[in-house]
Amino acid sequence: MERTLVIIKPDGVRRHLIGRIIQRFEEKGFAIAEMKFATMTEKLAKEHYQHLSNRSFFDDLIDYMTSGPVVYLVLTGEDVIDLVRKMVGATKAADAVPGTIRGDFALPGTENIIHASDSRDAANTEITRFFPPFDTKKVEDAKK
Ligand code: YYY
Ligand code: MG
Repeated sequence: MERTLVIIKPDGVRRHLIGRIIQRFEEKGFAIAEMKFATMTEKLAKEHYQHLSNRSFFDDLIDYMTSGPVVYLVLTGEDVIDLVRKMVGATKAADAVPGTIRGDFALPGTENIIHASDSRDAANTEITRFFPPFDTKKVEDAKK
């Protein structure tokens, strides 16, 4: 089954939108395979947005993404990558159509509530980045 990574960003958490956002995905019929509440480290934020590192808003974007806890979700279902992107809506608030998550909740600016993987390759990379496979060797080494 196809999988995608969703992040409810710090503004989504601060604005108490976690429940309403997750409800939309549940109502659509997607399953939650993994879920975690944590503050993103600067290292992981920079890695996640490395493709934007030459843009003028990059430092603001990293400050924003590390400014408080986020919710990480792995969702599964048929066509989940494309369908979740459609439910999330356009990056810019002005272009985000009502009925989409950003269209209903986001104001203009970098703070746009939610992230979702935009391709199969991105989904695989992002799921491994934020839900690294359990490393039994590390656990065994820590016991020594
Ligand atoms: O995938 P998506 O989040 O819709 O957009 P990206 O082009 O990947 O940009 C990631 C992130 O960067 C976006 O959610 C807000 C911020 N950003 C911005 O502040 N200003 C832009 N012109 C483009 C992106
Ligand atoms: Mg993106």
